[in-house]
Amino acid sequence: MKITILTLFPQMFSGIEHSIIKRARENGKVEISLVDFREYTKDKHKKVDDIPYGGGNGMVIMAEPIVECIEAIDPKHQAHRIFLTPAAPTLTQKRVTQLSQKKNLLILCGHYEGVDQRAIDLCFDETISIGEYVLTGGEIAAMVLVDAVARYVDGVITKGSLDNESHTNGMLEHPQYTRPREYRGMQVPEVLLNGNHKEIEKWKTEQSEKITNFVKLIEKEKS
Ligand code: 6GU
Repeated sequence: MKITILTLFPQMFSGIEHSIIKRARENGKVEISLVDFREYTKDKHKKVDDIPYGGGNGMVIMAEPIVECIEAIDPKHQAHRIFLTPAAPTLTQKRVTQLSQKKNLLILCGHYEGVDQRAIDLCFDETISIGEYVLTGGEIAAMVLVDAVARYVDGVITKGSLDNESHTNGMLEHPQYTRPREYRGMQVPEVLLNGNHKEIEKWKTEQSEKITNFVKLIEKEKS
């Protein structure tokens, strides 16, 4: 998969130069390029934002640098183009798996108070938010999206690891334990030590239901 990220802060993306994503990039499974769209403004001071029409706080990113940048780097509209903004449908694991099937993604990180809507209307296929809170910019959201999607690209993670994890079948994952058997007086649940696979599976299912119901209850109390 090829992922192009349009950002005014390419230095922030050192967060996806490590661990599994680093390996995926080195193996050529995922290619990530960062494009600073400030380079596409025609303004001699490289200004990319201006005050909002109709008044209001903050600055708005102008359409021109974004549209010029996208026309230069994806002239045939081969990439699936995503604008990251809190004013959008929230990302889900289902959408993550769907996006992992795309060959090309182009992601725009918004900043300041927003982006001129005409750039969005002209160039983008989809808007995505990563949750119900506001970040200072789309960069961290882009890293979240890239990390979540890259895991599902073929060959990035051992297939089995993706099967029983949280959010895949509407259930959350059971707790895990490793050595030692006792830590600060706390024991690993006996059932995990007895080698009875049927009982172990039953325990995992019960624990999974327990955590899923607990989280559902908390979510319900919030709404
Ligand atoms: Cl995609 N961007 C910003 N700035 N804030 C967010 C977000 C995106 N998703 C949730 N909050």
